[in-house]
Amino acid sequence: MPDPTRNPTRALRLGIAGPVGTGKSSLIALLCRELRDTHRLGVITNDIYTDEDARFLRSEGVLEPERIRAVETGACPHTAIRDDVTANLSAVEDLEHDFDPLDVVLVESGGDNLTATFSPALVDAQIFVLDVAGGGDVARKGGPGIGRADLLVVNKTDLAPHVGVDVERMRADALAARDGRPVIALSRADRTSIDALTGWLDGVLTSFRAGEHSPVDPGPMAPHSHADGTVHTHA
Ligand SMILES: Nc1nc2c(ncn2[C@@H]2O[C@H](COP(=O)(O)OP(=O)(O)OP(=O)(O)O)[C@@H](O)[C@H]2O)c(=O)[nH]1
Ligand SMILES: [Mg+2]
Repeated sequence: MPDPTRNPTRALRLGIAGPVGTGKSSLIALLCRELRDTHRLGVITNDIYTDEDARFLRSEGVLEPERIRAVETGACPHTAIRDDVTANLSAVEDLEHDFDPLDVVLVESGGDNLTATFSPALVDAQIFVLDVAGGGDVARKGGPGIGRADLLVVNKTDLAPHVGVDVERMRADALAARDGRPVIALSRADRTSIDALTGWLDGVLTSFRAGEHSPVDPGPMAPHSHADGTVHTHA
């Protein structure tokens, strides 16, 4: 039964989170290349001090440059995607307004630790990205993104032989940590895995438009302290 309180006419907002360097910007570049002829897309990137990821995506020519906007968080990335999403939300809304109608807005989190997740107030669905170079054990270690993001991507599988990681083992660990929620072992060099990713996104988009998709909060990040002594509890 469609949920009348949701507005399926706006774009699906999809968050991409995960540790530094796991391939979030590359995954966004891949999605843009795959979908830009069939979907109307926009991208928001988050960096602490720079707009480097937005500049990377613009230089790759994956979308018109104006469709890629940067939010400089000025603080830990998770603050801007979870605690106070104002800057990101207004960037998403500006993009949706300027390019109305859009089908999907991709929001890249700045690289953070294993416990960073998006607030469901900012995104409708979220992907958590790990890579094989981070080690085969990471998927087993759990955390809200690994356990409960809408999709877990185990990225750069082409590197697995070089770093001694058994991708099937890592995938099985991830599936076990996620109670069967989806996991895709991805490489930009592996067509089958790319098709699985775009197929997953189209499935989410279809259920979003039908009013049948509800954003899930993977849960707060773990309490941690900062160099200045402040403690974030993220309740
Ligand atoms: N071998 C291989 N390398 C990849 C793949 N995807 C991304 N990379 C490389 O991984 C490195 C990091 O990729 P990015 O996309 O910048 O990672 P990121 O998560 O956006 O990084 P931050 O935003 O700095 O946290 C780059 O050198 C990419 O070229 C892949 O499928 N295979
Ligand atoms: Mg990036």
